[in-house]
Amino acid sequence: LEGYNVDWTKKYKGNSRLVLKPNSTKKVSQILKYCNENLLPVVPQGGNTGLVGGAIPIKDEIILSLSNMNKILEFDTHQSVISCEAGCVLDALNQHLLPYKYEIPLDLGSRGSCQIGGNIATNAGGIRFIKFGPFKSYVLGMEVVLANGEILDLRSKIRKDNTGLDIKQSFIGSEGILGIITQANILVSPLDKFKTVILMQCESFGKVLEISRECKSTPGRHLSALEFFDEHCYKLVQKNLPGVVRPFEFSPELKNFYVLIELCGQEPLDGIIEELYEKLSEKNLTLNMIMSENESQFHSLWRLREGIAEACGRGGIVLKYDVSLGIEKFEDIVQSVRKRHGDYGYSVGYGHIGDSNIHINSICKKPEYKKKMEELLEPYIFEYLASVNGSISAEHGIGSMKPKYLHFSKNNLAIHYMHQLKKVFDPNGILNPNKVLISQ
Ligand code: FAD
Ligand code: 2HG
Ligand code: ZN
Repeated sequence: LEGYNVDWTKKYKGNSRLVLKPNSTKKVSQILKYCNENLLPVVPQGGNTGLVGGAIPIKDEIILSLSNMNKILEFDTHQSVISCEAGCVLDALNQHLLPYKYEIPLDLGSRGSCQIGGNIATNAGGIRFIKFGPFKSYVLGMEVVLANGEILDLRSKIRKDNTGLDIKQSFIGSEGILGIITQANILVSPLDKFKTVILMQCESFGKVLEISRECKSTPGRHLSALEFFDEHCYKLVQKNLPGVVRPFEFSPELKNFYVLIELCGQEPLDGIIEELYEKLSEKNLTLNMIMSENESQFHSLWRLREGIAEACGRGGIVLKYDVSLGIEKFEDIVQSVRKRHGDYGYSVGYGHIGDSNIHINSICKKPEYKKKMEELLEPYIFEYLASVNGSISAEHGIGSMKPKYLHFSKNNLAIHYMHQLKKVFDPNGILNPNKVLISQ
């Protein structure tokens, strides 16, 4: 059972002795009815790529894996809606949509393993958020099994539907604490014909901010990703991931920064790229720039950004802080974190700068420093975020990592009503106990 009891980062470990893998909604319903009557706690698990311990038992809860619920049910070409079971892997859905020239309006590094049910349950963000906006706006319908086994059918396929309270929204981002998502109807987007990645190296974070402003003002909605990483990330990727490209050399003090943008469109992008190059060069914003000329270069440049989480993991035990705040404060928060933990570890900063979302990965220099690092950084980072009206979780969720810090981003009344909602759907508290909210 190890693969089910341990998460991707190996930070969270459960002790479950039972994994159930139903292959139908009816079976999920029967399982939950039984567990509810016998007060047996259940942890829903999708692709197990979550990064806050949400899909891993805290003790010996039963794991309910959705992996065997992976049927694609229909692609409605009139409505551009794909209907599928919750255990479908994101990549598999895109493969299915490829001949129709459509894609799911969500993309993230875990695309080969994460499941659509997990994506909905975490309201995942990802690298194309800047183009598509929140994933929740594409989830048109779903089927959910409630804790008592009731099957709640909310499988609408229509986009405009103002009929009373939109209960479906409560389950998006609910991290398995309100119900088990068994089916989904997702509005899909036409595939772009042309795509290019541009990687830029620049000498200060101030320049990153200016580049970000210029890129965001690219006319015509062609910007499909706006990412950044510091030179510590770049070095770590070079060191820990064999075979990655090295388009630029490091600076001796590791003081450079990198911006990666992706442009897309139905027409060739030459004019737009030329205009952007001119703007950036005129203002002297970059030290170096490189653009992908073919698909293989496109993927190798993306690998430099998408490989950072993996490269950090190979560097030691990692504490992950997925947070949101004004981008002008990105440099300061990373410096403050570095100062705070001193020699116990080292920290890197990267992420979705286009969406004001930074990932700070703090790597412990020795495994035995983990506790000390955690004590130094938590709640320190969350206090910092509260003081600048940021969010303690931008896209990964609360899971088992952050329930006790939720109050740094939500007031007491809001948390009170979260508990009330939990009681409505799961009065016995059997679903994912002590995730998101501390059980009362
Ligand atoms: P799991 O990890 O299995 O579960 C996540 C949570 O959802 C748990 O609380 C679980 O109980 C619940 N859950 C799962 N399935 C269901 C269901 N059917 N019904 C009810 N609850 C359910 N996240 C981002 O937002 N943006 C990124 O860019 C991003 N990049 C990543 C890159 C890598 C390399 C990795 C490893 C992770 C990344 N993630 C990212 C995090 C993760 O992939 C997402 O949170 C993803 O949506 C989780 O899907 P999953 O199927 O793996 O869910
Ligand atoms: C990413 O954007 C993911 O690469 C993972 O959200 C971030 O591991 C992390 O901290
Ligand atoms: Zn991310």
